[in-house]
Amino acid sequence: MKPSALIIIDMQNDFCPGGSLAVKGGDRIVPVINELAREHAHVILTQDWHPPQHSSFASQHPGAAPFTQVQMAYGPQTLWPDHCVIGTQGAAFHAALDVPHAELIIRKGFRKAIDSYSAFFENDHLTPTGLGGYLRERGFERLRLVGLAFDFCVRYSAEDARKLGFEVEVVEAATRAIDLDGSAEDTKKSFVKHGIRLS
Ligand code: VGL
Ligand code: ZN
Repeated sequence: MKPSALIIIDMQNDFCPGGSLAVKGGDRIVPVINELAREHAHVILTQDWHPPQHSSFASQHPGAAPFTQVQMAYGPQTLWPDHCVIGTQGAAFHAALDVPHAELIIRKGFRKAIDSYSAFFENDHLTPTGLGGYLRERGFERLRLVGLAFDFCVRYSAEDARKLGFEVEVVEAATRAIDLDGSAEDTKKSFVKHGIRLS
């Protein structure tokens, strides 16, 4: 069997019901993820980790509403409610997430001027987070992705992982979508195009 790792994307309070950028049913996948994690020897967690006044927050763009888009130096950027601010309870992992054997926590989105949906590259699609190199050095070839949100951080992480040459599978029952303007359906189409398995 090829060496594989489970990557759990952004299972944080702010993305769960009661959080500032709650994904519908986000908390419901926690037991599913815990079960999957028990089946994987190698587990990696990602954590959305923004400074206060991060440029992806609508609050930093006078007159702009959350869930609208603006042009940034690196391209279009969706604006979000303030979320996952460094050190806050909202940025903490869901209390029921039970993955004591996780080997790495990779944080992203900590640069004020640029967002990072993908766990591999920031939204300029150029600046690496280091995760690709880490996984390669560890010898992993297959990656299973789960977590939040299906159509943003899971999507862009899966696509970048493919581009870096990993075999990628996303476990649908262990993700939930934000679904902005058909983004969940677009994600499924994109997965087919990129050779990402949706199981
Ligand atoms: C995410 C929007 C903003 C995600 C993170 O984890 O999918 N979405 N920041
Ligand atoms: Zn974010």
